[in-house]
Amino acid sequence: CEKQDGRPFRQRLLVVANRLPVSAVRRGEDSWSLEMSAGGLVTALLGVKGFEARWIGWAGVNVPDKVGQDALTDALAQKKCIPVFLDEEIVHQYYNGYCNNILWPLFHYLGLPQEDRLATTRSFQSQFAAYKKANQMFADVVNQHYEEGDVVWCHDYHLMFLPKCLKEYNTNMKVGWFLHTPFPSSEIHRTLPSRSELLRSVLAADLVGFHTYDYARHFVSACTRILGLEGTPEGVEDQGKLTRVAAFPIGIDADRFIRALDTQPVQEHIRELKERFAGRKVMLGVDRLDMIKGIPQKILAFEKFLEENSDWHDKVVLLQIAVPTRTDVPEYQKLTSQVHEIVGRINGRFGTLTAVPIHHLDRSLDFHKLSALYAVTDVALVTSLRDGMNLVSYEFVACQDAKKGVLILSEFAGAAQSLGAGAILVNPWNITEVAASIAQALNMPAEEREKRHRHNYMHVTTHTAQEWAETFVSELNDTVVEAQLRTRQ
Ligand code: ADQ
Repeated sequence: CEKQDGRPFRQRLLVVANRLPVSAVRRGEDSWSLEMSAGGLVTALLGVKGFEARWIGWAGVNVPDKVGQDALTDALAQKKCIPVFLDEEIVHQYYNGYCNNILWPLFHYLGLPQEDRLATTRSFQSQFAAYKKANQMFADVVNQHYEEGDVVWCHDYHLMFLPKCLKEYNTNMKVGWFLHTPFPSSEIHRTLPSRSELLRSVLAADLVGFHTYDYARHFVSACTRILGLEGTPEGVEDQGKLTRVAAFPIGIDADRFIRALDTQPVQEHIRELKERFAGRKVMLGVDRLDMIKGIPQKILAFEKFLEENSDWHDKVVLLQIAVPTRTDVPEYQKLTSQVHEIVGRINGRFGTLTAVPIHHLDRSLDFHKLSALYAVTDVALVTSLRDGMNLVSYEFVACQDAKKGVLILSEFAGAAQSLGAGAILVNPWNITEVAASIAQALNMPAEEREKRHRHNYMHVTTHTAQEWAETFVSELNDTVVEAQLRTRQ
């Protein structure tokens, strides 16, 4: 369809996520410098055809003064971003507290924190109150910018209360919600003191999406068992109102990685890495330093492999790149020390004067270096204890068309559902099994590697981030139209 001036009509897509895809640094009272971060979600949404995307979210900085807020709002407008301003106390209670201390561990089967086990504890209640308040602030900003016909797509566990707030403003708003983490078994979800309120808020959306069919099924079970509602093949029904629930497995922008491999800087890094690790097989782990990624388990499995395979001692190296996250949280600090201690012990045990078996970097790598590392890797190790999808496994596969390396992948990552036929699937808690898979991967005949790689490469290059976003948004439009037709009948 066309606008009156003849230009094609582009539906507006309001993407609401906790963080805007920019980092903002204040340069003066009324000046800001912004850098767009090229995460998967940004690339996915930039590529969605036929839509004009606007981002709504927190810019990650505390801006208490009006002058600073106005200046940041203007600067962000150039990047099609709209800020939600959250003060320090709200960020502490909502983001550090309820989101990262309660929902994140619970959704990854790590349970609730000890001191918050009782629903009546003050900290739990105040954190949940802050969570609802923050979600209401997001809703206020969405509502201010909403125009009839817009599609509103809410993202992740930070914003489970948002669909309800939005529908209270306007029942006709098209609202979708997508969860990037696993949704746990209903037996886990039911331990959450605010379990019912959160489920009901999410159900206010028209379409609810998850990475895998299993997560969608867990969500529907939670609604039937905890709320007593009816689960149907389409979703969840409450007094005649259907909320559609479905799986939308995310992908990556595979072409971006494939194209990068031919560029001069990446070729240069590849050459350096090949020289540096000549004569040794390269194993790679790339993770945020988070408990859910199973980094200690991975390194212990590598130690077991070295114990059992002395002929490999100076022929293999494990590069573990771990970006620190949530560094102010004591559990994450403890995890960092634990990983450093294990790495030190193993390097002391198996290192020589000239080489160590593990290189562990506590930092993020830029896109070119990361692509080069993926390309020179013989075996990638993804040992998440739970992971919504895990995009690192996809990125590795995209960069491996020349080498055809092996992916060892946790069966508890969503990616196991899509890359399971090509990867060696493991239970990351079973260190003996992971050690044996390392031996299997390093010794795998070329023909088998080729066959496994072909399967995964086909998947990664066809199920892209762009396709994921387009499918979700068009399904959301269809869901709303179908609901309108049903009410008219
Ligand atoms: P994450 O938990 O962040 O995402 P993942 O899907 O693996 O996990 O994505 C991580 C991204 O960060 C990748 O694009 C990767 O390249 C990058 N990254 C990680 N470590 C890095 C490093 N050291 N240097 C540079 N880049 C690094 C959440 C969920 C996942 C889900 C995604 C998308 O937890 O399960 O797959 O969202 O929905």
